[in-house]
Amino acid sequence: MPFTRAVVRRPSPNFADGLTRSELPPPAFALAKAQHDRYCETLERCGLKLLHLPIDPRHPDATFVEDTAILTDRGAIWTRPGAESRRGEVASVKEALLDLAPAVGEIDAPGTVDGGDVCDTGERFLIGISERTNEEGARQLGVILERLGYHSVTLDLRGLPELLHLKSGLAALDDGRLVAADALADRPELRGFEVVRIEAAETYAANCLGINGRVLIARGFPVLEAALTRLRYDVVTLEMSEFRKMDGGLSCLSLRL
Ligand code: CIR
Repeated sequence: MPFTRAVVRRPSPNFADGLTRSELPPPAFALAKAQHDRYCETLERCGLKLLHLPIDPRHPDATFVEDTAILTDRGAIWTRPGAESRRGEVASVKEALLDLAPAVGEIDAPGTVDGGDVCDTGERFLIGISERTNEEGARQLGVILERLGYHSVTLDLRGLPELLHLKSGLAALDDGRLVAADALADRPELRGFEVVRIEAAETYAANCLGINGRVLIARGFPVLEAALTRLRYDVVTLEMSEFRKMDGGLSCLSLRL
């Protein structure tokens, strides 16, 4: 099913106060804002109608809306983000989505789930257990998904500190093909999928986005760009430098439905 809408939230001026493990210099707000604008324009060119949530300076990471919900064809599941400083982001997303997606589940304490750890391959949901998504959260999510009629599988990422979230190293394209970081490509949980493997030097580019026939990738990763072009994908590159400094990527900046 094509995506028709996306929920986004522009970065707030204190965006650089958010969480990050990156050793890159702090992001420049004006540049982040401009990159976010290009991102939104690109989603619109892919045919999506955007819903802009109000800027939220109380939560500097709130531009990474993906972590607050899991949107399925059958409704929305509200997360309980692993980082305490991010838990307050969920309420405003919930409220904004009231009319767009029926609420079909919610993660409760002591469970934690970040949306960035959940990859919908079309055929099943892959759930990463990470620094942010704990075993209890993954278990609750699996039960909710099963109740809705979906299959899910967990992947333990705790031995891979370079990946903040599952989707820091994995993306599912429209046709079910996966793009996976070298560290994940041979995992047994991915058996049966066609996988485009990303070399270690381009790991950041694994967080790409397949939308309505196009593939959006971060700019500056020529090996992945060439591989996807060879496979005849319509590739669009976007500058993501300022979001990368805050451990964010293309998928984190929107919730798509
Ligand atoms: C955080 O550490 O929570 C944010 N600075 C970045 C979140 C990125 N979200 C994502 O990958 N889904």
